[in-house]
Amino acid sequence: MNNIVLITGATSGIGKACAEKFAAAKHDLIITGRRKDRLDTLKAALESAYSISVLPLCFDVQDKAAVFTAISNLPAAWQTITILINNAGLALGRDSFEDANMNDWETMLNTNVHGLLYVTRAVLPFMIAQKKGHIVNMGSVAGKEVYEKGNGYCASKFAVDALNRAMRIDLLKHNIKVTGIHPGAVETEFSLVRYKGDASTAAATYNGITPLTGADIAETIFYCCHLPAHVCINDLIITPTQQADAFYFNRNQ
Ligand code: NDP
Ligand code: 8X3
Repeated sequence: MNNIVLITGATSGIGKACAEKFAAAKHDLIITGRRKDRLDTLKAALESAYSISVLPLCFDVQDKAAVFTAISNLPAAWQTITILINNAGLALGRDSFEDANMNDWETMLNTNVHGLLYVTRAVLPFMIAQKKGHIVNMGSVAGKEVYEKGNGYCASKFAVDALNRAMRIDLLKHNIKVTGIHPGAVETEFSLVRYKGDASTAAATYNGITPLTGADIAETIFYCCHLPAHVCINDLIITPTQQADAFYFNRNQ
């Protein structure tokens, strides 16, 4: 197998859309997430639709030992990963700093930052051995501008932005491309997770706008990953047309 793509957080939203997009282009995939049933269903659907091979790996990216056990012990045929999409992540809560739940802060930082660090370090030896690779890091407009009650989530995505730039410098010598993708409002399970199952508050996030879809972001990532070998897109901010940045929306009344 060649040009294997590893996508974290493929059980939903942007990650699942990436799996569908890359599968349709005949890439073999490693898909990860914590929900095994969804990974198994997606594997079956993609293998049957596109005649590709899909390897599901079920682990929590916060668990360093689990990450390294799953990735470092990949069978040789699955080690030729050339594209890593560091997508798994979440926001929890939307509270003023003094009220924010500290467990939520820890979960966001452990998932969005530590998880990304662990997965990347586990995959890197395979890219270094091949003398090529492309790492796509999922940032956010929340990692470019801080907004009210965004505290812990914004901090985690600012860290992703810093790591994106740091990786590009340090991995230059290994011929590894590093691209940061920073979406605005994408309608996925993101808001339902952020508001802890409160569907009406989650839905209000997208009131009066046509939000981005996971497929919009997958299309952009796919484009970045299929440019000539000498071209690397470093950083992209993508918003719905009705969103200017992290603050300003033009909502239909
Ligand atoms: P979803 O909630 O739909 O998907 C999140 C994915 O991340 C799921 O597949 C989930 O899998 C996985 N995930 C979450 N926590 C963990 C964990 N601890 N270990 C392993 N996997 C985990 O949201 P999106 O698709 O919208 O989010 C994807 C990324 O995009 C995130 O990094 C998010 O911050 C970012 N983003 C989203 C935006 C939006 O508006 N939706 C805008 C900007 C950035 P499972 O639960 O099965 O483990
Ligand atoms: C998700 C976008 O604006 O809700 O990263 O933080 S936002």
